[in-house]
Amino acid sequence: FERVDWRPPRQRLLVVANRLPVSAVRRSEDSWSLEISAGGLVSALLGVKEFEARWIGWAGVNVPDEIGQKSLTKALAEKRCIPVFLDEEIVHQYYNGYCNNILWPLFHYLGLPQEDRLATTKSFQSQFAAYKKANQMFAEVVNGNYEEGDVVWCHDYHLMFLPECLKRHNSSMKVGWFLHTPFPSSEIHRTLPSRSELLKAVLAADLVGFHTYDYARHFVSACTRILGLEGTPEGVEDDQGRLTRVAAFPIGIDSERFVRALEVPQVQDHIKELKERFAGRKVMLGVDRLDMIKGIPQKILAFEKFLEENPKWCEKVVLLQIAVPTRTDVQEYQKLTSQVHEIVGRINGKFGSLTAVPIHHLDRSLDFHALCAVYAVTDVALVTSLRDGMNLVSYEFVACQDAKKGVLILSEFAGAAQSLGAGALLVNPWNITEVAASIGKALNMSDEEREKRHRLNFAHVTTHTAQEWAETFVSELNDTVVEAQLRIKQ
Ligand code: ADQ
Repeated sequence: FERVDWRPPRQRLLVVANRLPVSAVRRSEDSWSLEISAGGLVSALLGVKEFEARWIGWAGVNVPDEIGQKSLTKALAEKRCIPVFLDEEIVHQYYNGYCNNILWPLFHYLGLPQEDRLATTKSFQSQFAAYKKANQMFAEVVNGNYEEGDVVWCHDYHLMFLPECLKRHNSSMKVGWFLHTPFPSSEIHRTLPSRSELLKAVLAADLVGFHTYDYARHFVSACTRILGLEGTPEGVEDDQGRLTRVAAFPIGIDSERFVRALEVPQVQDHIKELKERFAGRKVMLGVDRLDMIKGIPQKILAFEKFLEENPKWCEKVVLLQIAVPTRTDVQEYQKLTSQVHEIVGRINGKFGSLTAVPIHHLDRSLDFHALCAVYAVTDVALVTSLRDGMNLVSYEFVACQDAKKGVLILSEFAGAAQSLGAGALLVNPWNITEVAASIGKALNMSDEEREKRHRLNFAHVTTHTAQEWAETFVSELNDTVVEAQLRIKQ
């Protein structure tokens, strides 16, 4: 007999997220250049071998004309991406407005914006209407590309209405929804004018996932307190006895990609250069998107306090703060940038010398190889988010530290504190005195203790990977749907 290498066809996975993993730039009327923008979600799903993934999302550009839409759809198809076209007004109201001005701060415990709370109910309502409309537009693209048996995985706070839109159209579709931010305490969620509608829309999914058990618990208690539904150990049950499964699925990173990168000659050269550049100094590192939730001003103020209390360290330590600007058209983010620049300038003026300054602040993103080199030469990483769904920077740092065994100072308000808490020094980022003391502890830590702490974290980061996260979520979604069908038959 001839051996036939037959494998069953892989299940199709439709990943729906606000942004596609590619950025499109228009070169002419019908030609586009596409660049992969590798974020956490992209690298998580690139590693997933079991499913045949397709992406559905907004390409980040306004394409009002038919020629442009057709040519972009064709170009994206080669990357297994399917675009949702949103016009400028929708983007303004849905993305800048409802997503980034209302849900993002609320879910990170920063409350609702003052102006909406006071008077502009009209603007709140129009933003919410645009949010629902945008979610419906995503749903139409999913419906148009769905094939029986596909798994549909909706991502994040931008698409809380999507499960309901999809199930209304086709109740047998397998729909999962995952939140990348924290889900706040029900007392916070209660303040949102559209609190019930959003919860009900998410509950239409078969499986709802969060990074931590706490976020899942907050969601279930919001459903019980606000909607009066019953919370069970499996999830939330509605009046008809239909169960929405709710569980924690902590994300990870593609740790091997980071470990391998450290062997690349270009990265090794860069490591050597950085070591020479900072010889005689301990390197402390912050890598964040420049966002209120990341606690950048608090981190720098804690560093200032440390220098004030430990003047002998002034010439022996440097803080590299690499902050990628995001949402630059939003006033609050512009204010944050100026505030950070002002604090950095003041501290460098106070503690710097003619030849060196204690803080190197960069307002930009680093490419992957440069980022790995910086992680590898760091002695102490400072992740001081005021709130953070998980925080992948802490994982990436640990993955690059097997030679140096540096210390991670980690906010107890980042989801990562639940997984890396045993090896990291946990801090309350609001307590500047405590963070300053932890900096001292980290810089003076014995080799033995650093090694012990690093081992714990490295073992976690290399075993709880992005691939494992995605596969666990999707197989749990498949099982949830099968169990629900069995329940109905009984
Ligand atoms: P983010 O808020 O973007 O993600 P994070 O998890 O830290 O936060 O991921 C940021 C990513 O951007 C990392 O891969 C990091 O390497 C990269 N990055 C950040 N600053 C950079 C810089 N200056 N240069 C180069 N790269 C930089 C959201 C949630 C998180 C959650 C993730 C994934 O807010 O809490 O962990 O989604 O679910």
